[in-house]
Amino acid sequence: LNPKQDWIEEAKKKAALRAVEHVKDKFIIGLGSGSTAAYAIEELGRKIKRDQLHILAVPTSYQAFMLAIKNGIPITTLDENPVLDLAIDGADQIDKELNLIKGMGGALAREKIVASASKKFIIIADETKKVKVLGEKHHPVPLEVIPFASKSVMLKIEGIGGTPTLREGTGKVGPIITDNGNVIIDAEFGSIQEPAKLEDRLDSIPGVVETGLFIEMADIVYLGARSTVKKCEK
Ligand code: A5P
Repeated sequence: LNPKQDWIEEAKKKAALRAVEHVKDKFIIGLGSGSTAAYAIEELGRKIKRDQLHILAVPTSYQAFMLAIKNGIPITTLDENPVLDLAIDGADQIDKELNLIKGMGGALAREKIVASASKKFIIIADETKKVKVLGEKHHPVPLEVIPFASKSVMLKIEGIGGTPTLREGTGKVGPIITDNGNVIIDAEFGSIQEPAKLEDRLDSIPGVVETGLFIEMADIVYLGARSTVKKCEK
């Protein structure tokens, strides 16, 4: 790790610790995906052991599932527990209204379902994820799309002024396939002035399963900085 990555990893860990402080005995918890959520899963495992908590967790991806097992966190499903007490997840961009872009790890559909099933949704990130306007710095909006529809969805994205790219895998040739058997299209729109409107338009395209725009979903955001963690609330 170079010194820059070093402080970012520490900031992510500190934010994760703050989120896990919200966990209480008998909670049903949604486990997010990505490198920051992974720190929260590890801390949750430690907390369960230390405080002898009875917790059940719904993972949002195969990654979160494997990490939960590794860290001794009992798993449940949304079928058994369709209402969660808390979900903790990372984000790729966060604006001042706490709207988010998520999905660079390809897990956005389950992440959004779990967040919407949860009474409280806490986001953890390092402060480099904070932006003035979602979509700035050419950041795309990831979309989970049914493979059959990928070409027609891409055309429709171009029709509303976006630039779509089918996400390719690393460690595998061809497109990446999500945990739900779908593809990811990264759609770039430049700075997004009206994210709620864009979310509605994208959601109405047949074949789009979910979008990475999370509008008015986060209740709390913990932003890790070099020495502190900033708490932002709705
Ligand atoms: C997974 O699909 C994403 O939504 C992640 O939550 C997001 O990409 C943040 O990941 P990192 O914590 O690894 O930056």
